Amino acid sequence: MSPAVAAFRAQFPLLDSQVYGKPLVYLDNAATTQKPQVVIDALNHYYLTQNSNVHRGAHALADTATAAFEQARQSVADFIHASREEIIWTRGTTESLNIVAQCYALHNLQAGDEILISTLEHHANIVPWQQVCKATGAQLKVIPLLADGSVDLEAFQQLLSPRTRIFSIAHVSNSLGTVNPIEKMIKAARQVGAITVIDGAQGIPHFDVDVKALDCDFYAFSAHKVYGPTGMGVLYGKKALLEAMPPWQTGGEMIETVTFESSTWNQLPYKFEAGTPNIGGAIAFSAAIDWLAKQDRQALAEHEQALLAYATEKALAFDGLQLIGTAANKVGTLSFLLAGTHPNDVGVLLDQQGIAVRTGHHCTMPLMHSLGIPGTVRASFSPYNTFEEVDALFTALDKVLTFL
Ligand code: C6P
Repeated sequence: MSPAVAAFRAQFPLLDSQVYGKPLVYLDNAATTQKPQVVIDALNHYYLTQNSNVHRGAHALADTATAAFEQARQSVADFIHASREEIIWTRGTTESLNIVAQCYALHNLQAGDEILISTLEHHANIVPWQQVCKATGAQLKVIPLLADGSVDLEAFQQLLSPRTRIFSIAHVSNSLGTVNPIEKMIKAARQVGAITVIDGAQGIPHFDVDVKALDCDFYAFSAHKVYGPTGMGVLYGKKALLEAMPPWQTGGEMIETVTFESSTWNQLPYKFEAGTPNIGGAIAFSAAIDWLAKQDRQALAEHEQALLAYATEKALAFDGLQLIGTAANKVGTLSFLLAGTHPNDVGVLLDQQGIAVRTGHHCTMPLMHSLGIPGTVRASFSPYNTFEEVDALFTALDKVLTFL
């Protein structure tokens, strides 16, 4: 292990643990990443020294909590090059995408309009649009994939038309690891006048994202996939669009005035944040972001790519292993099948050897359908993983075959 990788890895206490008396080999990072000490400390520090409600207190502790909470928003805004009123706190990517569907699409689409997504989308970027289509009469169109698991860009161009009112796509596929050429696709979608939505759940952990340079209308992501806490996420939206949208939920915090007859809405971003927010979560998330920004992300990305190349080479040499997703541009995600075995059985037997992977459809059932498979075994790497852990995966797979 290089000193840089060792130093990065050393910050994650849970990686040192054991399962079933064996060292944990954590290869389920696309589901959620482990948390560095600095994030755990930030959460503790908040509850130990700052806990209070925000925006409504007339006391010192409430002021401290409010300042930390709003500073967290600024950190996230800076991280993706947005302004602070364009950062809406949510529970995660799923809620962020639902807000766009319910508060934008539902009010702006009608019969004859089209929503364009791709075959590799997570359910969170399919079902909210299906609901919009049901309610408005709009149609859901789906871009097919090429054999390597990349999006068919010719088909994309053909599917785009002035009827395309919304184009929504994953930055990175959670099941295959494919990195979509979103810059190019956003540009093309904007040319036909579509609103562009990026599901960034798997993009943010791997790339520096600049929403202004991308020029997307919305970018959704979760804290827990980028070393932050669960139950916390962000919807970035262009200010003019957010201003024009009705609120998501209603209640306290999101209002300006209330009478028994009617109410008026608070300014951005609070219009979309009804009720007491996840204050500790936001603060711990910004600790994750601030910490990540100080890491050598280039070196970490290179290490993850080296892990992927090493694992791919081993996979190609492994008898009976079929790689699912071989696009040229991928993050460190290795999805595969073993001949004559079910992915779930493989997962159970890997778990018994201390190897944590995800198996099944990965919340991408239509993708699995299109590939004609029940699911895959998915090993997803973070830069804290090591070559020794890749070796451990393949040694464990050898053993799995002796059981099945
Ligand atoms: N994918 C996985 O194991 P939430 O659950 O709201 O934080 O994120 C949903 C989501 C949306 N889009 C993509 C591309 C995702 O990968 C995910 C979460 C996890 O692949 C859990 S299903």
